[in-house]
Amino acid sequence: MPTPRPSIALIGAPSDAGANLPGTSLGPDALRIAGIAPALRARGLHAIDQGNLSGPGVDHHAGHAPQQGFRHLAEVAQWNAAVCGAVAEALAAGHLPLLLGGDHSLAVGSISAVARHCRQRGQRLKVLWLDAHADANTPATSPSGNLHGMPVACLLGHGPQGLTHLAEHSPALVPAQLALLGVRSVDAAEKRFVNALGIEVYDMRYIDEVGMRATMAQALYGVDRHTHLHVSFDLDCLDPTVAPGVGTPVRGGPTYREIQLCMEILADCGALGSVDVVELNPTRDVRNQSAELAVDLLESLFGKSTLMRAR
Ligand code: 4U7
Ligand code: MN
Ligand code: MN
Ligand code: MN
Repeated sequence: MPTPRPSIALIGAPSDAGANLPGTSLGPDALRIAGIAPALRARGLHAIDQGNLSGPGVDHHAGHAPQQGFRHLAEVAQWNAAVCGAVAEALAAGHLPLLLGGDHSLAVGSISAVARHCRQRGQRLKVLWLDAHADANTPATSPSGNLHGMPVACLLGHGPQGLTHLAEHSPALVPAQLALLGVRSVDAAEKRFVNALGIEVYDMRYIDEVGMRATMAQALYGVDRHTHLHVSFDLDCLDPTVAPGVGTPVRGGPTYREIQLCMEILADCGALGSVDVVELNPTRDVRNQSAELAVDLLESLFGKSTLMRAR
């Protein structure tokens, strides 16, 4: 029996407070212009665009030096409180939250809400982090102070109080609930931290050697239809030749077809419960192609198949 398909709540969070550059604040509208809501509706899904959350802007041109290791911490914390609240509300209403970022620091708020929801219902949670980076810096290891490089550490309980305790319980996640995929740029001290915590990492070398299909089988080991799967999709996971519209591009990422296969396999597992699409920076894009690509990949994530199967 097919499981009922939930309605999808699109939550825009136009922030660049955690990023290295201005511009991810334009991400939600670029995704709307690329047709995200109609694309989901064409899949037979009920998509409700809740519009944008509001929060403080930052002046990237002011060249703020990090304070206690962070840039724009107060602003990032305020955005995350708003995201956490909106995602919690969407989950409580039975919707599948789709966060339109915004920089990747916002995943702290979204995943904190998801983790609380799962904890309250005794549901198993797995978070798949698709990213060129490990995002596991702490103020002690971060070379930049930019909070979009720290959400994984915050979710595991290492970070400022304003980001580690968004949904009361801290840490929001334990390392076994998390897998990173597509990684190819990790800072030296960050690497030691990731290894010390025992985080599951499928880096580009792993994907190159075993292929995307076997990688996904490993990453989804133990995930069944009763699991809540959260996909945190940083667009810089993709190779910059296919997705140039990001602030921190790193060469050597998955091709279009590799990431599409990843999305198709995620759709097939039937456990998708919440999604972040983050780090889209339209000021770095070419004719909105990265936003259009993101929409295309979300269609696959929500079940559009390229295979010759009746669906
Ligand atoms: B993203 C970086 F130093 N590691 O911490 C840092 F290379 O959310 C980049 O994955 C972080 O895009 C990238 O500033 C954060 C840097
Ligand atoms: Mn990221
Ligand atoms: Mn990244
Ligand atoms: Mn980035």
